[in-house]
Amino acid sequence: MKKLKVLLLMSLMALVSFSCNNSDTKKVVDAAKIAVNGTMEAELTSPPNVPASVGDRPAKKLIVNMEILEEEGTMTDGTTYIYWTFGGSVPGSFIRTRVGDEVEFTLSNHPDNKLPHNIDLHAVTGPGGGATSSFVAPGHEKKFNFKTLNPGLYVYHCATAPVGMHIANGMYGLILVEPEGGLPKVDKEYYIMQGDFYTKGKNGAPGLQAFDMTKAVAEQADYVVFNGKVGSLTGDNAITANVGETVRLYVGNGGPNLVSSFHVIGEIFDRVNVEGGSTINENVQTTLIPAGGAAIVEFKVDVPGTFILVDHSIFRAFNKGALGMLKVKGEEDKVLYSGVVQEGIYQPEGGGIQEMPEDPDAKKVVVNSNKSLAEKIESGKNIYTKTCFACHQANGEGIAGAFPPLAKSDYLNADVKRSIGIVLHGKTGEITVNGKKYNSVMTKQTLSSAEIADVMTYIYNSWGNNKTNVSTSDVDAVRNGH
Ligand code: HEC
Ligand SMILES: [Cu+2]
Repeated sequence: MKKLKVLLLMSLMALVSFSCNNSDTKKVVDAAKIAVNGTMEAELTSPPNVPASVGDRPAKKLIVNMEILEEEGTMTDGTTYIYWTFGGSVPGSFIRTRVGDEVEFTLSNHPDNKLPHNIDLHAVTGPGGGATSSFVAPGHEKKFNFKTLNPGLYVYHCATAPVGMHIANGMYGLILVEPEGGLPKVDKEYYIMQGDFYTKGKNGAPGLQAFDMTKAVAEQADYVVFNGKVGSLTGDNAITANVGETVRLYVGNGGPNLVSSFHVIGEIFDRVNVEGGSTINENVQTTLIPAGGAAIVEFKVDVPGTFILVDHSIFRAFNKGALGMLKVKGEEDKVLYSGVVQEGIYQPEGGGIQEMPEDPDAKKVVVNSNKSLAEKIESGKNIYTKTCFACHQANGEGIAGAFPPLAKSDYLNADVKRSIGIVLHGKTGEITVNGKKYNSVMTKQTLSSAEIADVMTYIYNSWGNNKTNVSTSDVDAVRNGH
């Protein structure tokens, strides 16, 4: 009992001293007193773009017009989904304000929409973050006002029941409140937001996929993606920078369920506004972004190459879609990075084609040359699952912008010798598969000729390919340069 009293007293003292020292409280009071000077309409942008910085403009009355649209979009090649959006994109339009702005927010619900919606902005000080004042039926609009008191990067989202479902369908975005005078100038700024999706069919199932409430409740995501779909930031959609430039990423996490371990492979964040607030952490490898939270990360790009953005809960990156790319152009600096810098996919072993240690027995393996086609396919499937699956995926579908498909691959079917050569020697440089460009690295595989014959035969006899039966001597011929 006595112990409890002491504890109580101690926590009381801690509380008192905390509130006395808390200088942030003062800032909030000051922000409330900032007078506005003029009116302007807010520029809204869809990801990965952000509006122009506020710079040193005074606080203003800021008009924000946001339209809710329910529309079908692409989740991944061959798979579509009905997204519910703020402004026609997932995440919704980026809103950029400064502290002291008086925002006049108009939320309109398009007449073609089926459902009522609203908006809860985490930057709002007020009941429901605006949700209660903004509940709006299809074909209607609602207006409400708020003053931005706390600088930071904030999530907004729909908060209409069932809330989880509205968020799971893409109803989230970011609102930035810059401090007085604006954030420090950088060369490139981008808007990225992670989200998890739950579909009736599993990852990659074709056609229009409905939302799956059971999977959402169980937190078993079929897709975990940046900017609403697989491949939104890969290949031609990659974000870009030049060597020597400073890059700032406004990274949010809409959830609804999963927490993001945001990481850029081959970069270290020079500065992170932790949780989107005012605390700055430096020299960070991976920053945690909670569901319904955000972070501002900044780094200078010093060497050229492709830097892969991932949720470092890594199966999400390679198997569920949470993979993006930053392409950096410019001069190499051999002192900073000596190796061959090239467009690389995440390989824990490194970027270039790797020389795997040769297995001296590999070529001596006694080959059962009498294997039937069915036996070769069975053995090939086994090899595929062990060595190719991680990149080319279970049904040879690949990953948009990163790993080309082997299913119905025109590239594969056009030239058997060339394909054998790729498995034998690895591959870098640009290739076009089924009309899409890939420019990354496939590692050299250390497989015996018989194993390569089996895995190639399996691939050629699966997923709509041309049924070539590759023999060990075909592989040996390519191995010996014929
Ligand atoms: C580490 C990831 C990775 C692994 C493992 C991998 N590949 Fe690849 N593969 C790639 C990449 C990346 C490319 C495209 C290379 C480029 O852009 O130049 C590619 C290209 C190919 C191509 C030609 C393009 C196409 O789609 O038809 C074939 C064939 C191929 N791989 C077969 C295989 C086989 C068979 C295995 C297993 C024995 C395998 N790969 C293992 C990443 C991988
Ligand atoms: Cu909604």
